[in-house]
Amino acid sequence: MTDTNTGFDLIGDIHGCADTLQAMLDKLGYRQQDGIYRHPVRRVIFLGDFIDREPRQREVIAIVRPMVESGAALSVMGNHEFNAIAYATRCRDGKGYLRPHSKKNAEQHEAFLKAYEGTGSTPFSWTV
Ligand SMILES: [Mn+2]
Repeated sequence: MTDTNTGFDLIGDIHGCADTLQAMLDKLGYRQQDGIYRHPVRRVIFLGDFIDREPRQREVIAIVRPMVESGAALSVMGNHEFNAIAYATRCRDGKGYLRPHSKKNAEQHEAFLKAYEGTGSTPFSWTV
């Protein structure tokens, strides 16, 4: 943090709405520098729930991740990210996943899984 930091903008529950996120960052005075949204004196604290529901989830991650990695934002995980990690993580005994692949859970993650279909990766990649 620098001496010129004058505060934080709190943004939560983006849920794949990349267009809305960009419009909000623009309105709050953030501008892209080298492809990363920055504000001269403020930072965002993202409150989680980047994924599920709306389709532009990869674009949301592509906006948020570089902001966090460059220090333009901080972030916490939402329950939807927690659920997605558990959905993608095998149990130690190799039988099933930490979040069962039930019809209900699969439907909840449908938009997320579609967004990353065929890419061979997700923003979450670790095993327990
Ligand atoms: Mn939410």
